[in-house]
Amino acid sequence: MSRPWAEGTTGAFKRQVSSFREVVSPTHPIYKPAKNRYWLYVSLACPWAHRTMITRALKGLSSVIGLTVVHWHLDDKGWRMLPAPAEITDDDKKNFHTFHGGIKPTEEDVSHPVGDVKNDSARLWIDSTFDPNNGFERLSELYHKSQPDYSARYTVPVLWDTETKTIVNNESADIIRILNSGVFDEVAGDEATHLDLVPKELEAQIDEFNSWVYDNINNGVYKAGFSESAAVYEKEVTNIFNHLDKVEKILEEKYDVLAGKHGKDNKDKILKEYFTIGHQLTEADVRLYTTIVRFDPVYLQHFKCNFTSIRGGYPFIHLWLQNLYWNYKEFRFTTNFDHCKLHYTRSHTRINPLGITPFGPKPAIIPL
Ligand SMILES: N[C@@H](CCC(=O)N[C@@H](CS)C(=O)NCC(=O)O)C(=O)O
Repeated sequence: MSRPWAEGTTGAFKRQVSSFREVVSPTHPIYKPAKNRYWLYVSLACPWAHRTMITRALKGLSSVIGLTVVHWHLDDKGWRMLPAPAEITDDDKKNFHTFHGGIKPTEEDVSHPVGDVKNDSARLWIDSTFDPNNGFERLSELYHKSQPDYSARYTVPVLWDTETKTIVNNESADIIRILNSGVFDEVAGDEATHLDLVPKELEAQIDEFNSWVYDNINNGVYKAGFSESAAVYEKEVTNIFNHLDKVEKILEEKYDVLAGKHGKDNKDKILKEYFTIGHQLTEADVRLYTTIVRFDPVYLQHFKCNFTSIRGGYPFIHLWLQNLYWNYKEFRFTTNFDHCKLHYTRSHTRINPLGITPFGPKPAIIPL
């Protein structure tokens, strides 16, 4: 496939700026909150799209905003989806509102012993769902329907308005703020959790944390992995691990405070408050998680981020990751290691020309 980054002369990766930046709000002239009006198009492999899936689940919006999962393979024409069936069944409709949008639960995927797969083409995973709104088979069609002369990359996530048939927003940082804002709570009724991932009193801290985590960790792994010279790679990979050290220190200090508060043997109570900012789950955890959960299975080898692994070198980050994955179904059920591993290792043909997907690590995530 073509290079998924803006080309420069320095061999450095530059992420494209998102083009659609509207919001959903009762005061917006067009995009007002409603049930079943908006739709998310995501990739289970993509850390940016993953944020939106977790937030949607945490807010209790699975019955309000539908979900289409694109195929894990990204080719020259971008993301694709399965052909839509001529008739949409009730089962299909129910599936749209699962965390996975119809993809079989990830627990089954990750629990199959990878070594038992007889050959590489044995399909123990499901690859994609379809677009019930338009029957499109390419994500690019959503972009061109919204803006016929669109000429940038066709990225996930996409928040789509089924009424006006336009993209509302394609920037995950915005989309998770829209979902968190509470605009859908009324139409979600009893399913709304009213969880606030960006409480006012923590907002400044969350923003500050997000900004360096974005540049140095979330996007840092791409900058290392897509670098086109050893010098750029070495600088970027060193930078990532310096910032993982910083996160490790924050979490170690947090753990010590909580051990002091609850007693060091009271792990259950400690874990209930063991988050990056404050003593509650926030957007900062959601945004960091989608990179950390991919770290050992993907970035460590595929993007050459290999000073050490999370499980081997960062005990406090590892515990934080295990806590989110194993104790919160919104994190676990939206994490699909097969899609993650297959996407990166078979789409980035410049990095991995033979498309061989490494079997390990086993397990993809260690039980708590
Ligand atoms: N700023 C965007 C970035 C999204 C993004 O880069 N998505 C990648 C997948 S990880 C994508 O869809 N790439 C498709 C392509 O480059 O063709 C966001 O956070 O929403």
